[in-house]
Amino acid sequence: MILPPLPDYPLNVMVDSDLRKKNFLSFVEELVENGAKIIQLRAKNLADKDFYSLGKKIRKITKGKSIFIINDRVDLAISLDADGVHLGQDDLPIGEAKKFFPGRIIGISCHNEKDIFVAKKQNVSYISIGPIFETKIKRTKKSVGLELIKKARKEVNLPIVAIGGIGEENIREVFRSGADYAAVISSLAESEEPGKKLKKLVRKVKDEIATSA
Ligand code: TZP
Ligand code: MG
Repeated sequence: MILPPLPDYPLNVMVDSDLRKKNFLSFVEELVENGAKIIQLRAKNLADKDFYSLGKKIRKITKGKSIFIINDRVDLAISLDADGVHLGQDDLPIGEAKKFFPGRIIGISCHNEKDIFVAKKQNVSYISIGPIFETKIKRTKKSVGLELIKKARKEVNLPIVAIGGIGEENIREVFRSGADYAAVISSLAESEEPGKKLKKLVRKVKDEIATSA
């Protein structure tokens, strides 16, 4: 079965309830109002019932406007009627996720060439590669650099989402290296004006695509 693709929008906007404690829902709303077509909810420290109740509210905010992706948790993606799930290397295997969550977006995190090689054979909607740059969010993982995007671009036809330490100062480089999307967390969570920041990031990508064409 061919899995649905991500929308034609360059940012995988990841919202993490640990990083924006105040007015988290208004933050998400502002991003959606400013054109975020992909919202991925990441909540590593919430009890299931709190994850579910937060997810319900974000499902409402995104409905008809943005694709809603759940990080890590296939069970919650199903119960929230999300559009997709993003799986890490230690999460439920892709084959199982497809069984329970058929016909939805499935993305997988890759951290090295072997992960990419395995993902390539599994028919996923996209692969994410990272951390590209150093990031506060995944201190335990060594950054892989732009080289891994370039290598993957030569070997894989699947859409590539670059992730890790991406912001205004380096977003053009990840697209120049062959990424189709960039995932961002802190760059938006730490911004005083996340809607404006989002638009700036998108504009940078458009500039890069226009100059490289
Ligand atoms: N996976 C690889 S890097 C990363 C994840 C979840 C964190 C990305 O966060 P930021 O703040 O955009 O560096
Ligand atoms: Mg994960």
